[in-house]
Amino acid sequence: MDLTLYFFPGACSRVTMTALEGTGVRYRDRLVNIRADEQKSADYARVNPKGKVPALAIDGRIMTENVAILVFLDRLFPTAGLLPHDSDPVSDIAPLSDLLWCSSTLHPAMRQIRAPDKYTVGDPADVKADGMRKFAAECARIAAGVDGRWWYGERWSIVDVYLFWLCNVAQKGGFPLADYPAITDHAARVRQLAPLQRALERERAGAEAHGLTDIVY
Ligand SMILES: N[C@@H](CCC(=O)N[C@@H](CS)C(=O)NCC(=O)O)C(=O)O
Repeated sequence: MDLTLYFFPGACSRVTMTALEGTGVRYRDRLVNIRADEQKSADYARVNPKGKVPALAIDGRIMTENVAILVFLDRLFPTAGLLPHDSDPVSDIAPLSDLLWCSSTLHPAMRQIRAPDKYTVGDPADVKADGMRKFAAECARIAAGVDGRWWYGERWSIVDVYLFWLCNVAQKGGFPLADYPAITDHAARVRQLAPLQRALERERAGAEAHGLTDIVY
């Protein structure tokens, strides 16, 4: 199977790249320079008309949306343990609920913090304050779920990496993550995961090749 991941260093494609690294599969990567608006180019529109990363090309067919790609990789590589499974159908769907919470609730709140100007033509300060409130409202749940444990208990899953990425970017946007020691402790553990470290190395190599020297990891 021929796989190519379209990504940008530090973007939510980091979660997908970590999942790919977790499976051990060979794949190509292609940096889409969001700083230069390459995601809006006609060339990239032929790859992903939504103008976003990540996108995964699978034998020339394109799959978009983090959650879809993560579930696809989990199904394709069931022994990689990206997500937990259960013989009870209700429990088995719980990780999908968590991934959708990450992409549809946490990601937009975090983006209001990190890039409030993208949400308004007026004063971004109110948008940012609203994002701060929304993200803080979710942090008690995140902190309780990762306090001295992985999100699903004894083994890490891709949900841990998604939560790490969301909290890390919120912090870069000024969110006071240090108020949640359980989350910062979890972040330190996630940073040690070999698949994430490999993804960061790959991001760094791509950034360097494109002369992007100020990416914060
Ligand atoms: N719902 C999409 C969101 C993807 C997304 O927002 N990607 C951002 C990077 S984190 C992006 O490509 N932004 C470029 C832009 O909005 O122009 C997913 O979860 O895959």
